[in-house]
Amino acid sequence: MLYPQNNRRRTVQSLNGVWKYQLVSEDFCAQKPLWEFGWMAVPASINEIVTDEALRDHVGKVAFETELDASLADGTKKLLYIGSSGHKFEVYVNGVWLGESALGFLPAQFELPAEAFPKLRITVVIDNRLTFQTLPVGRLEDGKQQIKHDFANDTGIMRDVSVLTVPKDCIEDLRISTYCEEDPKLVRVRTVGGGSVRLTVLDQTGACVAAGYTKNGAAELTVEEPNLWEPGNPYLYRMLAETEHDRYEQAFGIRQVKVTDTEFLLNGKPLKLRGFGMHEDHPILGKGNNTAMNVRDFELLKWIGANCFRTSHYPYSDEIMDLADRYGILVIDEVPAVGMNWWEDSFTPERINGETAELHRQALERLWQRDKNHPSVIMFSVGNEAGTEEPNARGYFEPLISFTKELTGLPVTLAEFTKCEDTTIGDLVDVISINRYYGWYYDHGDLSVIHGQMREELQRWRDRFGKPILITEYGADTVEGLHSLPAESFSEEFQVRYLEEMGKAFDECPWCIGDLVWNFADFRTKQGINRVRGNRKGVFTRDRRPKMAAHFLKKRWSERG
Ligand code: GCB
Repeated sequence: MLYPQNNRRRTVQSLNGVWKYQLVSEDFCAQKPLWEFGWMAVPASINEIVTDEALRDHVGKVAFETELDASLADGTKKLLYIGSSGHKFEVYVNGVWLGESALGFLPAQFELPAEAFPKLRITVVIDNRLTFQTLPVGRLEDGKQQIKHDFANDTGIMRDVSVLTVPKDCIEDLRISTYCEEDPKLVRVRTVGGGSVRLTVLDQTGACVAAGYTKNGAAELTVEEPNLWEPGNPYLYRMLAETEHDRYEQAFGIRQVKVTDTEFLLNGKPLKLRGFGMHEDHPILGKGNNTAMNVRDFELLKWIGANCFRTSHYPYSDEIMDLADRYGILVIDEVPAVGMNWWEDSFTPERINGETAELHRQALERLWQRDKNHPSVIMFSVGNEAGTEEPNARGYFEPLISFTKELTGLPVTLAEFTKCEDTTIGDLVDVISINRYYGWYYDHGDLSVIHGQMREELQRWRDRFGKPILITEYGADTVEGLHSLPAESFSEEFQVRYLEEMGKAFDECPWCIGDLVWNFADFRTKQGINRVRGNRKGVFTRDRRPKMAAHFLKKRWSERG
């Protein structure tokens, strides 16, 4: 599947806008048009647009409907591309079932049937109920949704929806592998569909630097004196793929990713990862994709001097991934395997089981299928804070971790909450990733214990596994504008001191390959006694104003390179 593109052979018609929507029952099948509907923005989460409490917290099915008037020209087909929804969804055209996706946070594409034209009523039925066989994981008890993860269980059509017109014999897929066999010049291409494909590599001036044809869907090209992609030099080439009827241009970067026992290497050079765990989350939009908001986030990442983020706790939009390539920000791609903990025994045949594992495998596969050409993607995370101490966890994760390594060729990790002594998977991952909150969830408010406790724990992980360590979360809730001297929890001063104390521990460990602060910005989550207007661990407020900590990090990161 290729991301939608407008060019002389392909057109993209946006279906974004205002759609009809209606809560529907279990047996809803879209045969008749929606009858008691409201209006809803697409893309957006519905949850902060509605004014009704029940709607805001809705768990169940919601149908969205729009109309399309279009003709189908000879030699072409039309595809419906849905960037993502929250979460699983079914698509109907003129009341007839067209297809479904069991995974939120990832795109899905369906061919629109020729007989449906020219007037199409498109219905998307979304279900945000979470069970042990969905991702994220959750439990429904007496109609009440229980979730263990810390972000809002939104629903809605979260990302762009478009209708693509492409040639019938289009290029269906294009995979560009760079730095093949350790040679920065060697680029390998694989195509699916379209027959023999002519390939031209263009540099940033538009000059052709390599060209060739695919044979049986494969080609090898040589780019002399390649300009390597990296933070500070996000150099992107374009691969122009052409057939008699089709044309597709794919941006790509040439770079090499490696981890040793002690270092993360990009293009053979050691690099410390500095940045954040983030969320797709904005006032009113919720998880709705928005270009201005996305660009603002990247401007802030650039301003603060970050070079990396983790897509905690689910894949981010195609558009965000493109911006990461352009801004030269490294990405740890994570699937929505979150909430897999604290169900007493979580990994059992009745709870998180083989069916969950199969969906989990599909999520990893579809994420790689989507993100395989992004130079920014440097690592895959198979999940967040799973109950890896449980006896069945190893059996669950071992096949998924080896599947991901083989599929992506990238380092694989899992953001751990489990203690070093208890994890059953530390030997399986390439990088040990840990989320830690000394002085916050333990010894709350005591800044004096943070450095020592963190340093000591890092050493234990190192001694047990001898692997590079990445701190994937550390942070303190902070109410902007709240000040105290001496620093007291929730104040801006406390957040700065907290990050400072943690930083001391990381700096003392040469095999610590980086640290990602929790979180980039404040975000909405379920209501709770320790959540005053959401999770406030952001270094920026939810509307992206800097707290004192943002200035602190900017200085720290610029001084340490
Ligand atoms: C965590 C979770 C993250 C939460 C964070 C917190 O360990 O991975 O999703 O938001 O803690 O702030 O409690």
